[in-house]
Amino acid sequence: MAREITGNLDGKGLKIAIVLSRFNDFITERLLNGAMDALKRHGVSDDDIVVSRTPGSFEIPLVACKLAESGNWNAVIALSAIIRGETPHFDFVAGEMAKGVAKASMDTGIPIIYGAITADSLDQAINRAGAKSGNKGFTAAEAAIEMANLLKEI
Ligand code: INI
Repeated sequence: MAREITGNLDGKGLKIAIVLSRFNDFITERLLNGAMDALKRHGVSDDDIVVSRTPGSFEIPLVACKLAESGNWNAVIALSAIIRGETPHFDFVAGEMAKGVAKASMDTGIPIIYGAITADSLDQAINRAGAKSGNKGFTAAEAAIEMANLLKEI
């Protein structure tokens, strides 16, 4: 039978960096709470977590890239909220963040998890930040743990 390489959700000993935007901090601070909850539930120690804030989503890829390049972190979690109602730049900001995070992850070989909420309205964003539709920060943190462990296995 083929051997399967998978990442588990054991966070013990993992070092995790979180970068989040201050723009829409009403939402992003809730994503941070969700991410911290998931990391702690899965055994990541408080001492092994660092949090960094940027002005907006557009600035996240550079900071995520620098954190990943440092070699100090097994994974980086990028959290933000981009709300269509608030700006004609929605597609630009959302697109640049997605592209930038993907490029930084590929360039550094460190998992950088895309934990951005892209929503049409504030209501929709709230629903994905701990209300009706779960918390994107929580699931992003679980993805970070799984990916960090998967890469260790590989
Ligand atoms: N940044 C966000 O994180 N979310 C948004 O919804 C948003 N809007 O609406 O404009 C936003 N803009 C700021 C942008 O990310 C940069 O910080 C800014 O353009 C300075 O470079």
